[in-house]
Amino acid sequence: MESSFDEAVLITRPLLPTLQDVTSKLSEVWESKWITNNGFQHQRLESELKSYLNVEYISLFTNGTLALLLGLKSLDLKGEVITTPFTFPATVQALDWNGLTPVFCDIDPETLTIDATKIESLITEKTCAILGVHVFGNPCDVEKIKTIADKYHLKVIYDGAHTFGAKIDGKPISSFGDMTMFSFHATKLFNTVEGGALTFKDEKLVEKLNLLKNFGLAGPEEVVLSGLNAKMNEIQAVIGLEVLKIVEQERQKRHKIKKVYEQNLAHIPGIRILTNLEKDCSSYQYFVIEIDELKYGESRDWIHEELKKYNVYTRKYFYPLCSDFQWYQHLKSAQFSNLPVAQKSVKKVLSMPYYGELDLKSVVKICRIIEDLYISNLGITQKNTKMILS
Ligand code: T4K
Repeated sequence: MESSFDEAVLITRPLLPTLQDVTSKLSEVWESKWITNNGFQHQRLESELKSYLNVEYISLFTNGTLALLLGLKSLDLKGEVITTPFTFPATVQALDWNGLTPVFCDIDPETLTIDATKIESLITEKTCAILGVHVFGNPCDVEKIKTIADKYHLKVIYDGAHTFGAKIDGKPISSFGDMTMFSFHATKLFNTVEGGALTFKDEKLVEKLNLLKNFGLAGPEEVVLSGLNAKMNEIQAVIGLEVLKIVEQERQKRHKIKKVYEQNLAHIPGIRILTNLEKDCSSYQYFVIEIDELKYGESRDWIHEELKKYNVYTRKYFYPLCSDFQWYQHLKSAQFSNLPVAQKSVKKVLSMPYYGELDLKSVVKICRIIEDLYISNLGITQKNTKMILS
């Protein structure tokens, strides 16, 4: 049996540039005495991200949640928005804060994204938009969603919190839908400590979003709409500029880790890998598995607890389902029987430790622990498989 890790293995660690690189950039900010409100670093980051992500328009925000909240606001939406129950609370909370009603649609069992084949039956005269989430970096069925949206004249917004830099068939993921939100939280592939962005195609939204994130101020003495304070500051932007320089390196490290996980989990009965995408298609944001209790012999919750005994801390993203939040219990779409796939998947999915600094031997060891646990459940004492480190 494997021994426990000496130090806790967490689900992720932030991608950090060297302190020296950050401090030398920070001295520019100090000298400028301009530390927020669309400063020089903010403008630089905006322009670098625009070309990195290959987008027409981009707007930076304090965090991804405020980006989504104000992005929805900028589209003047009213009524119902069809969305997924399998996401981080921020997705649906952005709807709540806009006075929009979520209509929960079941998910696809393979990708865990909104099941596009079930959207049309949920459309009513109150439906104004579809809010899809590219969960764990798995893209939604963007083509089918576009067909439905065009037919019913609906807006399409994507929560792309997990998809920094990802592409679909060679096209930037943000080229689908009216708007995409990216999160730059510390736990994301690309981070600005806290931070986020909206990408979009409608030029008119540039000015509107600038107003919405800055109290609706059109000038020192002119307030033209009810906004918020959601600006990214200069320190966040400096971190972003430095992290951007090392993000490709991080993606490559994560690619190797993914391969080692895949090779060493493949033969364990009941374990399925949900984050299969490769190269440009993948943001390498999460490495997620699904546990089939019947085949593995124990449940996802059991593995999650057992791994803690080895000092390995996985996460049950996204448990509980958003549709199970107490304040949605009056909604028909939130009822258990309307979301059979989501209700099943949410009990089976486990996010594994995944970040560039995680060494490959540790990845092998985590896989061995999962295999040992399986074997000990079967009562088998001898492993008949060889672990692969490549
Ligand atoms: N939409 C989706 C689909 C999202 O997943 C998210 C955020 C959003 C919208 C909203 O975007 P933001 O407003 O956050 O930009 C984390 C993140 O806080 C959250 O950004 C993320 N999704 C979510 C999936 O994960 P927690 O509550 O799990 O974070 P926490 O504090 O437990 O951190 C997870 C692990 O990361 C820790 O075990 C250790 C490590 N960690 C974390 C931090 C903050 C570090 O090593 N260093 C750190 O500084 O939510």
